[in-house]
Amino acid sequence: MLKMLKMGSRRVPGLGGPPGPGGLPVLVLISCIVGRFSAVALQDVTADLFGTENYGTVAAFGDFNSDKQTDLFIIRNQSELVIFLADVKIPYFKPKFNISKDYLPRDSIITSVVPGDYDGDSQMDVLLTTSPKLGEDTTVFIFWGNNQTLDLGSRLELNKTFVDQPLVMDFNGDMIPDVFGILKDGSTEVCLLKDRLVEWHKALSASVKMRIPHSNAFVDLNMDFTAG
Ligand SMILES: [Ca+2]
Ligand SMILES: [Ca+2]
Ligand SMILES: [Ca+2]
Repeated sequence: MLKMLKMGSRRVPGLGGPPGPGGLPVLVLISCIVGRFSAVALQDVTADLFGTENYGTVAAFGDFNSDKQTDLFIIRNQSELVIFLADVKIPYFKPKFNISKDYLPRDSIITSVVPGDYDGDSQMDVLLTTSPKLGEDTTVFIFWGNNQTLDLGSRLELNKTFVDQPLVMDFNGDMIPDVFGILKDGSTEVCLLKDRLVEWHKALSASVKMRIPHSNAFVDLNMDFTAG
């Protein structure tokens, strides 16, 4: 069950009123003034946001339809992805697109979602990772965005699997996200995406044993504006 809360502030009766006859100690006076503005409360806005569709796990955020409103990517039953588009009317997020389990390997679970433009056509695509229910291999799929919807018929499946969650980063600085991870033999490779085709390269020259779960990150160490 989804639950969304927001912080709200309200004035608390009895706080922040004028000091009584004879004045108040400074500390009490400050407390009264601060108290007037700092009283906050969590408000449950789940129904306003999702209506009756309030179940699943929020996996990612992104403006899928390029309307400058952030949309939500929600995993349901570990096997289905639903994209909720932001709307100006209640409920403010409405389910519009989904990748059902029929489009994914049988008996697999979705382990991660990374929205991004993986072919550089300015339309948001969706990268999913899946694992077998009883296994550890991580398979990567990319579903291509097409005219503000998803082209479910032409997904890309990377032809190598990872032993852990991959890291999405722009390895070669061409503004297209790439996929970095550890293969079964322990090697680290990066999958470059060019024109929706995959190109594998050794990522690290030195042999290193990566931790699982990973603690990968990227930083531009030599100031060439490229992650390394
Ligand atoms: Ca949007
Ligand atoms: Ca795209
Ligand atoms: Ca790239």
